[in-house]
Parts: sequence; structure tokens; C-alpha cells
Amino acid sequence: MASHRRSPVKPLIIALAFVLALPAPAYAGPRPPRDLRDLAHQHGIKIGTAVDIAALRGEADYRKVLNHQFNHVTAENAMKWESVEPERGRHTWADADALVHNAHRNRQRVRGHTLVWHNQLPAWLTEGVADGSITPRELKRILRDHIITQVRRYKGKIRAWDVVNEVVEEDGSLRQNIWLTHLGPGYVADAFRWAHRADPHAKLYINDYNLEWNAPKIETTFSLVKDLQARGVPVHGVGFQGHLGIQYDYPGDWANVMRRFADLGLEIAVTELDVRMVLPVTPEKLATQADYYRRALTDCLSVKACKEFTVWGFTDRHSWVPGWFDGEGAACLLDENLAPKPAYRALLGVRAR
Ligand code: 9MR
Repeated sequence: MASHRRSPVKPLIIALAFVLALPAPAYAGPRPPRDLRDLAHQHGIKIGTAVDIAALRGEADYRKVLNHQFNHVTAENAMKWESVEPERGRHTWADADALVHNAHRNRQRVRGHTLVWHNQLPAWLTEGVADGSITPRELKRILRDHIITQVRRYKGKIRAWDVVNEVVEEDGSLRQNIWLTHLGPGYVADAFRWAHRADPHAKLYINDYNLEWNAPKIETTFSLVKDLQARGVPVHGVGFQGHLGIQYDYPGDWANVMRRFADLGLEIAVTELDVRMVLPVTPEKLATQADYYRRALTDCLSVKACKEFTVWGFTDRHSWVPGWFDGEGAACLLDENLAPKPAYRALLGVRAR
């Protein structure tokens, strides 16, 4: 009896017919992201968070989420001047070092925060200036040494520095701080030049809040940056802190503002996003909050120069908000128990640009 050999071609044709007959998949883009790190990867940006150093050291569950979810970090307080030089000439780098070390081990890039600010200055500095024992001439030298020492210490380990923080007032004037008062407006250019000298590869930022919507602040910051550029000062980026609240309208023009600065050739970052609410928490408020987070990420992604999207803490367990705004809170992506809130899921739902 002749054996009956099946043709190998026929099943192939049948299989092909099935494939062709299948409806196109509803979603043709990349697979849904597993977590924020995956989302960051899909969008080709950094997604970061401020880090509470005590929590990083002391809370295993906090550490686990931090290192799993984020590919960028900012020290919430550990790199501020009062933290790194509490007494004149005595530097305390342990916390900042620990943060940078942890970031390196977990493939996270770092934003340095912050070199020149009016807050969280060491008492020896503010008191010395107030009682005249630190002269303006000496103050300038102190500022230069501070910047160069700190930037050099982390040379090659910090992707971007907030060189000057919050230097413009709400009315568009330059902020009256000890730097402006004693050194004059030239301190801003000096700060960028010194930082650049100490680490020529770090991206150097000007960083501020309410820059998402406040016209006088936007205009002054814009002129300031243009003027710095015209004078060849190494300024590379503008950071929008993004401290929002659902009781206020979402800053609907934010993407346009980002674009204006991007058109100057600058890198853009959302550096401190959080979205607070008047307590108690309700499902409706959480839905609105989710929408604000979603819109902020969408705005960043709509501007090619926006490379980093950082939240100011990722859990309501550790957030500056309740301590600063009476009766407000719940501003972060995860609740006190590290359970994801609607805002977290909203971010994962933002599709690739
Ligand atoms: O979150 C920070 C909080 O723990 C500090 O007590 C506070 C002191 O000024 O600074 C907070 O962080 C600020 C950041 O450094 C600059 N932009 C505004 C942030 C919230 O106040």
C-alpha cells in the first residue's frame, strides 16, 4: 500500500488564512508599561522622584519601590547647603553620598538640588552676613567655594544641577535674597560659570515654582536666560517645579511655556511635581488629581526637549505638603501604605509620543 504523504504546504496556507482573517489588534502601540521605569523607557525620558534620605535608610518597603520604579532621583534635602556644611568648613557628605551611591547601584541618574537658594542656608552663613562678620567680598568667595566643592565632589555622577533655585519673585522682580542684596544680580551668572568649571558635562538648570503659569515670573525668567545666553553663560535647562493643587485650575498653557524655553535651545524638566488636595480624600478628588498628573506628563512629552519628569516624593507617607499647607495633603502617586492611587495608573496610561 502506497503511503499517503501529507503536503507541508497545505497547513501553512490554512494557518496564513487564519492570521489574515484575524481582526487587527485594538491597540497597535507598544505593550502597556509594567511600571514607571518601563514607562520612562518607552517614552525615552527619565522619570524621577525626590528622595527622603531617612526613609531610604530606614524603610525597606520605601527603598524597594524607589529602586524598582524610578530611573532618576533628586535629594529632597540631603544636598542643600545646611545639610552639607552645617558648620563653616565642616562638611557632612554622608547623606548625599549615600543617595548617590544608592542611585548608582540601581541605575538611576541624579539631579543635584540645589546650589544657590535663599532657604535652608546654614545659620553660620546667614548670621555672619546679618552681623557683618561676613563681608560681601568674603560672601562671594564663600559662594564660589561652596559651588565648586560640591559640584566637583559629584563630578560625572550628577546628570543635572539646579544651580539657582527660585530667584524670581511672583511679581517678576529678582528675588530679594542675601545673594542679590550683597552680591548684586551678577551672582546668577557667576554661579553657572563656577558650576560649569567644576563639572563641564553636567546640565545646569534654573529652577522655579509657578513658572507653569505665572506671566511676570515667566517673562523675567525668559529674559534672564536669554541674557545669560547672550553673554555666553553656560545655562542648559529650565526646571518647572510643578507644585500643583486640584483646588486651582490645571495650568493649561504649560506646554506652550515649556516650548518657549525649549525654543531657546534649553533642556526642559518637570522637577518637583506633586498635586495636593484639601482633605479629606474622596474618589472624585483622586480622579481629578489623576487627571492633573496625566496632563503634566502629556505636556512634558509634547515637547521634545522635556527629558525628565520628577515627582516631589512618591508616597503620601513622606510628603512636605501636610506640614506646609494646613488641611491639605495626599499629593503623591502612592498612598501611605505604598498602594498605587489612580494618579499612578493614569501615568501608566499615557501613550508614547
Ligand atoms: O520638601 C522639602 C522639605 O522637606 C523642606 O522642609 C523644605 C524646606 O524649605 O523644602 C522642601 O523642598 C522644596 C524644594 O527644595 C524647592 N522647591 C520647593 C520644595 C517644597 O517646599
